[in-house]
Amino acid sequence: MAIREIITAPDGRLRKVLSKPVERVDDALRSLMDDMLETMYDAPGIGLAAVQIGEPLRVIVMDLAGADEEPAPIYFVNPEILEPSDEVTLHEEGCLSVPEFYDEVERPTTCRIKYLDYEGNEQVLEAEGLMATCVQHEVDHLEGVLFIDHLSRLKRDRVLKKLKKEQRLAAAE
Ligand code: GNR
Ligand code: NI
Repeated sequence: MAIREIITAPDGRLRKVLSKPVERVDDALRSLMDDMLETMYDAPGIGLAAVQIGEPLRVIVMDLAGADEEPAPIYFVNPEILEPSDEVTLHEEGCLSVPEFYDEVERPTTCRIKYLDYEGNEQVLEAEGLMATCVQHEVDHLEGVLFIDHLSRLKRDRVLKKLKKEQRLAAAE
């Protein structure tokens, strides 16, 4: 297992690339999912899409267990959001690819997720609360969408400008 570098906005690799469906859940893919989980725990975060470590494949890992609970990793291969509720909820979000910025995003309150698990078996999960928020945030990544895209243009431009400046300063060191 290895900790990989997380790409941050406004890097074009998070945006222009549409993540491709996985054709086969094999050991190479499981090895990528292991790296993603290790990278996510190290960050730390509660979810990670493969494109965030530069692998444009439709793969997500997630662990919503609290700090004092046993780890509970979930692996989603080729996830599809089904039956998003008409009801929406505001939830504060953050993103490892948009460091140190948090804001509320409105999304469907509940949904189902159809996906292949770590073994390649088809699963359907009912999601609500943080799980529903997080899985929709992650599936957005697979389409090149960041949570800041759900905010006003003013807020989005402001955070992107700040990140660009920070990266320029870091590169000049
Ligand atoms: O760690 C994360 N926390 C989080 C909080 C609220 C809604 C979504 C998330 S996902 C984020 C990790 C991340 O950037 N995943 O893509
Ligand atoms: Ni994110």
